[in-house]
Amino acid sequence: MVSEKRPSVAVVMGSDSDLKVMESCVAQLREFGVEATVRVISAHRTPNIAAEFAETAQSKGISVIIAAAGMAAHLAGALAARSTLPVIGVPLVCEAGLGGMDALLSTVQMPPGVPVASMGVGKAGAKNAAILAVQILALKDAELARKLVEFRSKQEQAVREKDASLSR
Ligand code: RP5
Repeated sequence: MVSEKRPSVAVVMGSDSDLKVMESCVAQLREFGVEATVRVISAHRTPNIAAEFAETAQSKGISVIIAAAGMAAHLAGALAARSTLPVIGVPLVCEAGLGGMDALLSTVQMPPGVPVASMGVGKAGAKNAAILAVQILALKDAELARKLVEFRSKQEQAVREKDASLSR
């Protein structure tokens, strides 16, 4: 019997123009062996699809939703409003926007009762969203927990080596 593992993380973005930055999120998840469902869904341009996605995500095996958008970035909040899954928001810089502050404030400042775990703006936030999603999954996945410890250790070692090469 072939067993197909369903993706446990969804990476949703407001536009395909967000993909360039969000590829680093998908790549970071992949480094941990987590294959994500990747979708382009807009809270404003496709609100019905956004609602349907959020309402059915859990029944499709999704455990964590990562939602990235720029400008008036309501995607993470709109998905969080219709699901009790943890939603991680990634505010993005958009050329036509206000340098990322617009998306940051739209993502982070949720009303009490409907949380969104907002990351920092842009690529750093995209990578951290992946790592936070893995940390959530790792609560019930010993193999992922082991990979996280290894990840941190490698990260520390890389900084130690840079320090050693400079501090002679
Ligand atoms: C947001 O508006 C998207 O997430 C994107 O960051 C921004 C601009 O979208 P496009 O006009 O490039 O499709 O909803």
